[in-house]
Amino acid sequence: MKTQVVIIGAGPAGTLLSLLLKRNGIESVVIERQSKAYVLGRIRAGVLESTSVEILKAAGVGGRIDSRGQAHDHVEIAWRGEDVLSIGFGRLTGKNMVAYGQTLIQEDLYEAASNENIGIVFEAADVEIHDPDSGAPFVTYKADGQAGRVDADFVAGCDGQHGVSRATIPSSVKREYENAYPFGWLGILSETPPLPGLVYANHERGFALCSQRNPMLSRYYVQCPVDDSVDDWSDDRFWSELTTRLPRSVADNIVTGPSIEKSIAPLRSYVIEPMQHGALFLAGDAAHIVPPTGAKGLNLAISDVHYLAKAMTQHFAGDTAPLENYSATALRRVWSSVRFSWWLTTLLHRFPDQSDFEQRAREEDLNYLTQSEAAQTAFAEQYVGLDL
Ligand code: FAS
Ligand code: PHB
Repeated sequence: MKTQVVIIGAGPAGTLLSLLLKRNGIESVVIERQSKAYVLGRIRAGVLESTSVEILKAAGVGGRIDSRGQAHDHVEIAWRGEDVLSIGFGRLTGKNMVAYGQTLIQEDLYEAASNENIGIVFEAADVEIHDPDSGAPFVTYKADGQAGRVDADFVAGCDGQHGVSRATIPSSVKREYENAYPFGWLGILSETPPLPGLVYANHERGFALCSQRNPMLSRYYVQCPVDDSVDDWSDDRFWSELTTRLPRSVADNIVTGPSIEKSIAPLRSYVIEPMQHGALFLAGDAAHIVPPTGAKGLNLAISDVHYLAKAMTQHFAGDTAPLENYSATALRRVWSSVRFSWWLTTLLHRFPDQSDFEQRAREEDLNYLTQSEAAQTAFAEQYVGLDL
């Protein structure tokens, strides 16, 4: 096949990129390692920044967000077992966040891609990028027992944290920044009415988070040892641990029930610079990973794709500068969210080797957030995400 952009990965980044390019008359082919059902079955992000909603609507996939998304104008942070601090980011920034699960976003993206006749090759194996720094890059793969090849002007690496694109950038060119956290998040879904808002907790037993997917689908997380497995966690143990880590005034309102999904995600911060090399451009988790604490992973994937689609459109219209500067443009917003996610993770979690001094200083951070509108405004601006 010959196209303008070959996209590796049909998660949110790759599928959204193909749609935004199509909206601007640019053809692409998407190559995905997993089956469509597998991608749709992954339970991941849940909260969108207002800029992400705008970008999804510009791609023509925002229809259900208005009807099924749950707007939030504040978050609550609980600590010391009884203090609850509320930060009204809506009042402080004029922007809300919207709870709308990544699964629904992926469904919307696939439906729009199908309506636009965008070619997505699912269950592709042995995907390889060839000659990324030549004028004629191409990608090879195997699907349905056949060898495939796509020649293109550009390759978009949207293949997540375990993809092949990142490795294509020569080690002499790339700089990698990484921070691993000594704990994971155990997350469950339960078909129970969620709390009305988003509640984060820093407790001596560890972090907890109360979120939602819809009025009858709750999403909860507790910090757990990085080497735990879901088999170590019965539903009873999860609910007991979650409610112990929350103030009574919050825990008493939690409706428990059987989990319909339970998984453990490791936490990691990672950024590769530059996010481009020759004709290869990285977007989303292929270029950066954040701990989910700040609800930034999916939102960063969406803003990367916004910048990349715009720059590619300008390139094909004759203005090559934006595409040459894509990495620098995207990294400004990436590093802002990466730092905020690292800071909020450090503030709210218990580190196995932390000192009493560090915990006491973190509690002072929370006290300062309680007392200072300036501190709350700084938190709010970063939580809702910088302007594009
Ligand atoms: P994705 O990983 O979603 O998609 C990449 C796609 O590329 C996948 O479909 C993969 O199958 C495919 N692929 C990989 N290698 C390939 C190859 N060699 N050839 C072809 N295709 C290949 N973010 C939040 O904001 N909040 C959360 O609560 C949250 N929870 C998460 C939980 C987990 C377990 C994980 C892994 C991530 C979570 N995230 C969360 C982050 C997540 O939402 C990502 O930011 C988001 O999926 C990024 O989208 P993509 O960049 O498209 O990457
Ligand atoms: C989620 O609903 O999955 C979620 C919400 C807020 C976060 C992280 C994850 O900060």
